[in-house]
Amino acid sequence: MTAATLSARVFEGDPRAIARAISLIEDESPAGADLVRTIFSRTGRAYLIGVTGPPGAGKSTLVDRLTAELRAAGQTVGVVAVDPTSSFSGGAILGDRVRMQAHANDPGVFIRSMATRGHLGGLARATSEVALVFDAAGKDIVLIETVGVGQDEIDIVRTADVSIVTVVPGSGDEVQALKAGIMEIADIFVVNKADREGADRMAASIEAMLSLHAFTDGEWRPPIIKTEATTGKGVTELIAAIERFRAHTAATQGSRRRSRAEWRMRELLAERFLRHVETQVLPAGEFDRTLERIASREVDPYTAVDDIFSRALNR
Ligand SMILES: Nc1nc2c(ncn2[C@@H]2O[C@H](COP(=O)(O)OP(=O)(O)O)[C@@H](O)[C@H]2O)c(=O)[nH]1
Ligand SMILES: [Mg+2]
Repeated sequence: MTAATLSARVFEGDPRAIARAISLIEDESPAGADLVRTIFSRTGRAYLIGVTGPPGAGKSTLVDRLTAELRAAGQTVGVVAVDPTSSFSGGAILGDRVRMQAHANDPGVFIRSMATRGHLGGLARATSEVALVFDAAGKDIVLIETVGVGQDEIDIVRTADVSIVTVVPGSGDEVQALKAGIMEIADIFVVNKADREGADRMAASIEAMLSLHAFTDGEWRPPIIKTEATTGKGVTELIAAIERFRAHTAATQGSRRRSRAEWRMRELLAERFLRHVETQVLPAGEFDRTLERIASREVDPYTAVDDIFSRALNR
């Protein structure tokens, strides 16, 4: 199928075309890149909601609740669950299969999980491109579920218009340890499993962390929402918080999308240049030999890069 045919069917919201498009993107095939080229101008309409947090925090359960609530409000939803830890255990995939059943007969929902293929950088790009596919297919909301708050996950979350960081009672140490990363990405905090002992203490420790930051006038202060994803308690409040954030950032959404574009451009350009160097500029094996020479102090990294760079430019 040509990119044009496939994209035409994606625009119609055809689930099989969506599935096919996502597979092409996952495989990092040139056909996937062609598809992105074809659909890109018709994207930018969907609102992207990122949900991150440690394994077992209840993200999938929460995403499922959010999906149900958004559907009830008449919104169409695409879900992409990225789980770098699930490639072998299959646990998350199994959970997702159960979820998919709940929405199986609803054409307004499309759920897809992706496990890591060894390099998370690629996963971040794949995630944002899957979001583009949902967007092109007319989904109003794209929910992106991802595990953890390491740098690579931060890159995934950066894809979103709003980032929700999910924690659970009793993980206060975790919050402390991840403070810097969390502050950077959280637009909304969720303390899930609020039915458990210690939810208020958890909320208070996030509050204490926030109070260290001097919020300027009109700056968004991340709210802390307590939820019980299993029963759905607090989910209405969470949606309300998302809507408040969306309204608050409506004026600045352009600059958020611009910095997202900048990040992707830099990444693609760096990757393209590096691939060019590795495949076109250096003879086979030279990259590795250069690493050896640096390791054995025969050459320093700056000189090595100067040399490669000038050879790349003089071709
Ligand atoms: N007690 C309690 N359990 C929950 C809650 N939310 C999720 N769970 C359970 O926590 C486990 C992990 O949930 P899951 O959504 O798969 O977590 P994820 O790894 O963050 O996606 C499951 O057994 C859920 O049923 C909650 O609010 N309270
Ligand atoms: Mg999950």
